[in-house]
Amino acid sequence: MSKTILIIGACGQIGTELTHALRKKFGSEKVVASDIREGNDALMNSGPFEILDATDYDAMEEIVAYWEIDEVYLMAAMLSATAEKFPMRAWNLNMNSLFNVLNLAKERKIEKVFWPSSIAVFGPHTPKTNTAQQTIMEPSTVYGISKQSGERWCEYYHEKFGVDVRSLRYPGLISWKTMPGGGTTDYAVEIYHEAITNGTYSCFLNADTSLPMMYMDDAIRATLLLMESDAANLKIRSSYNLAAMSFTPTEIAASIQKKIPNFEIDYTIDFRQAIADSWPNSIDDTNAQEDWGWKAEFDLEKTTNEMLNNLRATL
Ligand code: AKB
Repeated sequence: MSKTILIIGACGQIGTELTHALRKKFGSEKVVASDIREGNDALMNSGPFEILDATDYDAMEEIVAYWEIDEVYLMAAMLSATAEKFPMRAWNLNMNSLFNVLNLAKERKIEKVFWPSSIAVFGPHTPKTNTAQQTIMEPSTVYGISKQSGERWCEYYHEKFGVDVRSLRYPGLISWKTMPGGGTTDYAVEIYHEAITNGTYSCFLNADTSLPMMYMDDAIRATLLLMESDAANLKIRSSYNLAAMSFTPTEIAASIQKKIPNFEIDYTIDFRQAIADSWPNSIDDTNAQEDWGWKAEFDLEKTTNEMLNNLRATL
């Protein structure tokens, strides 16, 4: 019998695309989407949906039992910029949702878990360039502290209780289908929207802030690849470094100007600059390449083409 999957936080930036990808792969009826509120029409009409508060263990347990769920993808989280404004709410959501899922797996009510970590686990003392899998971390943001703690708990539940939990440290993710919400890397999505609708963009990060980024198709492919990999090959049970490209606001603006020559960028720096300054410029994902064959396909030029072509057709 084929497995049944529950996605928690299915209406967010990653959750929406992951839900469609998993439904395409395993069949709509095999993938139950859930979130604290309903998503867009395309998501709601594509298969089963449940309202679920990820911090409510009993509600989660009930949905898992009702749908006979085997695998959970926990995508609900409060991202870096919003988490700085609401530290306790971020800690509550990011940690309790993870404990709920890990405890369901510990009780053998589900078999496998995917949980997203982030480049935010690194901090101001981390070596910035080609940041290694294992290095100084010391995150200095609320979100980063929750992701770092989450990684420790994932590894602990794997070691102590044999929980099959798998995780990726996502860089900033770029997609034309769904907007991000509350992150520091959100500028790299907003800029394409504004380039098409207004021809200008006012960026909240410095011109020369280099951050690791990835096109959403690569992120979804990495997620499915990791989840399909033979458990015996997975040497890292905290979370894998994952990389595709790094660029600055100046560089993304230049790549847009190749397609929209009149596009202009200016800068109105805010509190998110300090968050970005605490993160790496680029990531070494050798472990992901060696353990489960990871290789990114989208660079900045390809990403810009996809974003502008698809947004032109939809906006
Ligand atoms: C954020 O900016 O908070 C996220 C992330 C890098 O995890 N996109």
